[in-house]
Amino acid sequence: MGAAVIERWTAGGDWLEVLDRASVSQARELVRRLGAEAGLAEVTLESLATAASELAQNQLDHARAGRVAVRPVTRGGVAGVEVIAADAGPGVADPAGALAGRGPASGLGAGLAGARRLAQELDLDVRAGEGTCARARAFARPVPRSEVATFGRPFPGERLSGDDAAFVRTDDALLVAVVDGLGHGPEARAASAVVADALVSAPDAALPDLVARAHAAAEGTRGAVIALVRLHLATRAIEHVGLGDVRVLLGGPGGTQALPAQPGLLSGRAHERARVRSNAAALSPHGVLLLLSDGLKSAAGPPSAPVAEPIALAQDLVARFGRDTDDALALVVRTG
Ligand SMILES: [Mn+2]
Repeated sequence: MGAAVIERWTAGGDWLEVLDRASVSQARELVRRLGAEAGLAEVTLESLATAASELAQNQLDHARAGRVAVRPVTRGGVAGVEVIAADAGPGVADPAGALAGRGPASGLGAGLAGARRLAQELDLDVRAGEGTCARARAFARPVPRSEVATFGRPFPGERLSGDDAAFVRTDDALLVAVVDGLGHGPEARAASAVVADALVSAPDAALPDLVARAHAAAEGTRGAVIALVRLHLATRAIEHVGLGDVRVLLGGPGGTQALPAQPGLLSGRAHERARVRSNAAALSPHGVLLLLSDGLKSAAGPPSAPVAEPIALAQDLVARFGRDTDDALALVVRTG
């Protein structure tokens, strides 16, 4: 099994290889067709079609192995369309600047500001040295907004990070995982990648069952520590399991709450199979959920002001609190 993150991003479904201008038009046409089927208003549909061509054109200009998929989705029973653009390029160096329209207008990330403006929701996953994945969505009727942003970089000098993250959405919930493989480098990533895959392999399964599945998947690896969170989008109720040192913080008007983790390691070894406790919590309206690998110093936390751009927060946390002796990854979920 390859640990390359683009393989997870592009698993399943039909993918369009972005090879030339015709591919960009094709991405646009796919959005028009699926958008019409989903009942998107004309202006919404055209905006998402333009977002798709901005993302595809950006891949054509700047990325390696750019791929685009367009899929029907639902949110709370409301039909929508999702455009996914994934590449194995160097990772957008400054996604916050790209969204704000700063930095080299011609560089990788130039299409992100357009996608941000034109889509109703935007998830961004940026891994330094490994690639970028953007997911832009629009719906037939207004839905409560939720967005996921991940920013990760390896131990300085390594090519591959030992930290990994994955998420999967269903109609009413979002399941997110951050996984830290023991040590760093390719062997750490081999552990974190299989564990992350297993943790989001069954979006509706009970969290302890997913942890058991991940424990089995980790057999033969160095092992990994995890945080796994399911956020129910309508109620903002949270279920959480933490094994080892991946911190989960909830930020909101009432301050910061840290969810409790238990000691443990997912390794596939029987004596390390922990009895897993699931914690319950709730995210406040306009609150923010952070999952932070231990490559971020413990001073890292949510800002007191509301978060405008989740990826800007993730990038800022890694830049300001990332240890230069470890991989570092921050995952941010913003609702409302
Ligand atoms: Mn670490």
